[in-house]
Amino acid sequence: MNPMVITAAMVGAETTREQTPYLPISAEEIAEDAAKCREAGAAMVHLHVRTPDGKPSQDTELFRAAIRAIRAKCDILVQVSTGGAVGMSVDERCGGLKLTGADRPDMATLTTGTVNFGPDVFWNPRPLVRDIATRIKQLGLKPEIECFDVGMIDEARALAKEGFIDLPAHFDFVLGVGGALSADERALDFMRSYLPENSTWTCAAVGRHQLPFVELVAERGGNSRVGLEDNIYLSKGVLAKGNFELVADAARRAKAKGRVLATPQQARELLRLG
Ligand code: KMH
Ligand code: ZN
Repeated sequence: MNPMVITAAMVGAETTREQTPYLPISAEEIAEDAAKCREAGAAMVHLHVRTPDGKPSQDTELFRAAIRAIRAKCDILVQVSTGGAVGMSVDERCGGLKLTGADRPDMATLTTGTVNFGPDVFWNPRPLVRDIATRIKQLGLKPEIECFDVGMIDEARALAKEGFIDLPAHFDFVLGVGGALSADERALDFMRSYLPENSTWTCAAVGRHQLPFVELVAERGGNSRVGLEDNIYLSKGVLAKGNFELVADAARRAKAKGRVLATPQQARELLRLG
């Protein structure tokens, strides 16, 4: 099996400091935790940013500061979110895609459909998806296709036919969001069986499913996403003291299943980032 790429979804848009004091917010906090995640076995971070008071943001300059701080400390790959928080405009969501040159991210997310998101709606109508896909392509990046439900894989096929993305691609199955596809082993197996040929995949299971799913994913040869965006607990009632603790636990579980962990360079090759 290929080395496993562990991605740390470090910040997100929904987790709050009230829920966990260990959520990194400033560029320095994010970079410090990212370097520890790299040491613990992560090859990539999935990045959202926050204003100093903790509000979700997709501001270009906040992304720039976080990316610079991360890269000053370690070689971990940086994938910027284009999902942002529910209710943001497309221009707001694409703040991280304005970074060029040395500040350019390594990858960006692309959610390919609208989905219920707890009590809210994560709004991704087809023209908006094509707009974001075009911006990702213009920056010379590969998308991570975020699939919260099965039809989002079909939409990736449609996007490829229309020339917005290339196949094979890299997919992320986000399982367990309220109102969307569950973190269920059968869902995982269907999603991976349904991918376009030669595609690669990561699974991000939400909440209490996050860490146990690393083992299912490891057995199936996939890649794992863990982190405070999706889960704040290391075990029942025990807060993770940073993203690095979740990465360390994921690394331990993956290794126990016989997987080795990808370095950022290996991840770049495995995910065909160029
Ligand atoms: N915060 C969610 C509404 C992404 O990062 O691309 C969307 C999200 C997906 O987190
Ligand atoms: Zn995200």
